[in-house]
Amino acid sequence: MQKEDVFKALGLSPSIVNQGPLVVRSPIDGSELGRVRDQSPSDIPPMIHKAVQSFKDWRLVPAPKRGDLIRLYGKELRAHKEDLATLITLENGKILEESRGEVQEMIDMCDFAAGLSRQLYGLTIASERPSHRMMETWHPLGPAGVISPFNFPVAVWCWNFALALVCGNPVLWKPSEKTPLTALAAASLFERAAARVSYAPPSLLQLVIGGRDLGKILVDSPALPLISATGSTAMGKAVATGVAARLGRSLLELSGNNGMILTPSADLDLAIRAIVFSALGTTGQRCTTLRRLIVHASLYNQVVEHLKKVYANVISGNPLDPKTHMGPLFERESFEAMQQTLHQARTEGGKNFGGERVLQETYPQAYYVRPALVEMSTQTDIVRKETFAPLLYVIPYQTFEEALHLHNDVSQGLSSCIFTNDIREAEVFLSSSGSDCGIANVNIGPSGAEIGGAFGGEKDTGGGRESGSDTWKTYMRRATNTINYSDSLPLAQGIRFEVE
Ligand code: UN1
Repeated sequence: MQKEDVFKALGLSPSIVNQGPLVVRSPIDGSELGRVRDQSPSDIPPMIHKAVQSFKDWRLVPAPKRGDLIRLYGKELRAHKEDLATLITLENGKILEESRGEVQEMIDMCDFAAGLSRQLYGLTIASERPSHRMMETWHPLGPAGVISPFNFPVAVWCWNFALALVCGNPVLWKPSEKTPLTALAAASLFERAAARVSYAPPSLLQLVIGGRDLGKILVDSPALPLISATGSTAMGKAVATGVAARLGRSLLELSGNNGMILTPSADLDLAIRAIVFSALGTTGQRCTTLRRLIVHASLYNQVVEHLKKVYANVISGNPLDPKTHMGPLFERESFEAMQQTLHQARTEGGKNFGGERVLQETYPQAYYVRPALVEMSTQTDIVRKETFAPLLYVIPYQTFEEALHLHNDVSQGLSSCIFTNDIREAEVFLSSSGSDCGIANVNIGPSGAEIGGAFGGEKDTGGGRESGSDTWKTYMRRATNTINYSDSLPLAQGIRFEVE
């Protein structure tokens, strides 16, 4: 498929993709994909004002009708799954199969949110007073700011957008300034859906394209009660403190340093498949990527040898080619960070296999690598750092307690897993004294979560939860209502208070 055909199918006219100062390059070969307009700081306050106006109308639309708009958005995504997936691959560099998965994640999220729009339930609560009734009502919160990363340029936004919208909140979306085309396409498909209903006010979705300075304006605006941000821990800390200073609500999904404990009773075939997908899928650039493999000493040599064999068969190359397993790293900085990390790991006693640059002659402006394995005898400082690259540390353990300790002894807490057929180990891993992460799995890898569960993690991962389960509550304001249908006025706690 030609890039021009994809642009056209997704509503990206030449006036959108060829007319700005922001140059967008493809990680596949470094070629220019487009030039888009970015906003200046003075553009943002009027956009926030529009979102506030939009909110005034949208919060009055019954939630199931809001859900119907999201259902229609899902329909547009279904119709354009291949186009949008192709654009993700062109702009982000992940293999087409994974880009399709990303669009499917959006579609699933739309289905979920549409169903949820009829289930924004509150509780009824027994009142201590006679002839009184208590209940909780969930109201729309207000316009939400969503700051999303390059690595999942549309799915992570869609988790937020689909929920925010059915909950009654317009969204100001600041995508990564490095993946604006995919964002423009996702927004243009939404405009098509919105044009099919009569009740969608303007400015339900507005795109803020540009750098951190624009994100900061969203973070500091009291008109945006919620800021959801996905990215590095450093970015998350800046967002959290900015939002906290105005007592706003932030939802953070930050770094991960995800581990797998591989135990003697594990089904090794399953484990190897899970390791390979989760360590080098998306070229190691998922928050949920497997970065630490903690292996029982009795299996260690066998597992390392097996992995080396499989790693040697991994095809790094053009992500549009269906045979490719691993596309390029996103940009030069990603490559440099990977090389520096490998160097540091060797200084700290690591032994590495792979990790070198390949295809340099075919693609001098792009950064293709071999996936790397790094054997470490202990968990050193570098292992505690998240490097966004296909780089897997392998660390041996002797006792299960030691494995758990190593597993939790990092500052991040996003995703985790254990491979075991021992029910005690599995249950301990999932228990309060087991994995300290927001996601803990048994006999599957740490990446590739379904949208139905709450997604996010603890510690340096930021504590937020996105997508499924009851995370919709983050996008709403809870009101506690007490209704007196008696002809007296009893006070709570039995207080008597009479003024003659
Ligand atoms: C991310 O990398 O920020 O669980 C999101 C997964 C995907 C989402 C990853 N569903 O790997």
